[in-house]
Amino acid sequence: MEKIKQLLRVTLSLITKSDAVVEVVDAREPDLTRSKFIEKYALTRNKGLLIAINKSDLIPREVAEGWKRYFEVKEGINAVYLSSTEHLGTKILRDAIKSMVRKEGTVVLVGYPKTGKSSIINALKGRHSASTSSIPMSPGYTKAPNKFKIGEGLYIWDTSGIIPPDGSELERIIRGVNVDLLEDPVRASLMLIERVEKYNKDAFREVYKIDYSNPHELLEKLAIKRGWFYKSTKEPLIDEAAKAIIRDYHTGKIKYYVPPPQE
Ligand SMILES: Nc1nc2c(ncn2[C@@H]2O[C@H](COP(=O)(O)OP(=O)(O)O)[C@@H](O)[C@H]2O)c(=O)[nH]1
Ligand SMILES: [Mg+2]
Repeated sequence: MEKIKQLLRVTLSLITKSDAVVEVVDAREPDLTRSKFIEKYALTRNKGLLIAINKSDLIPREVAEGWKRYFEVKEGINAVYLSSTEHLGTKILRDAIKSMVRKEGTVVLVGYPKTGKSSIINALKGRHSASTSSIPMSPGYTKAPNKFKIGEGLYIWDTSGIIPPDGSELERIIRGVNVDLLEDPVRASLMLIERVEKYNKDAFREVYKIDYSNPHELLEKLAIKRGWFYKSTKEPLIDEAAKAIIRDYHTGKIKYYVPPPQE
């Protein structure tokens, strides 16, 4: 609990020190991975706000366009879409940041864990010195943040503002909660599988090349395929399969999209 408050405090202080905020959301779930609290915090302090719809390689382009339009037209918030790992749209992001701060300024990237903040910082800096975290909630705030130049008069904090995952259990999974902190990974993965299959029923078949008739069977077959068994009973270790699925979700291997609200 203390750690969560600490994370949020760091994020809010980074926002206070910046001229503009880039809120990174996951293209598969833009609505569930945005934080209206953070948006409001930024806007009431007269900071520029841009939504960066990352992991767009996982969704069709017209859907990414639809979400961008939704944020801009319905909500009056500028948005861009990109894929930081495929290096698509990073120039558009840089230009959008530039036009937001006009002459000179510092921006901070904020977002839930695993939305791709470190990957975007790397892409913007053009060299790979900001490490991407494999463990959410271990942000490495051990040193004071540094500013990096990402354009003429344009600076970015080398550390991102992490929004601690909140909400329902499903929301916390989608918002990048640390898999090792889940009390019941099987239950959590079943919720995630149900959510994903609602929008793409073949999402897991495509990734794991496994056929199955229900989510529980997917966990069993994945454990068997990977050779994960309880030592004592030789039953498939479905906990391990459940964690693997959630991790694969976080690392951007599972493809589906939620359409933007009707325009
Ligand atoms: N498919 C896909 N995966 C991404 C993208 N950006 C980041 N990732 C992956 O998502 C995971 C989390 O990225 P990271 O930059 O560490 O997120 P952070 O926790 O917000 O700093 C990593 O496994 C990245 O490789 C993207 O544009 N597309
Ligand atoms: Mg990071």
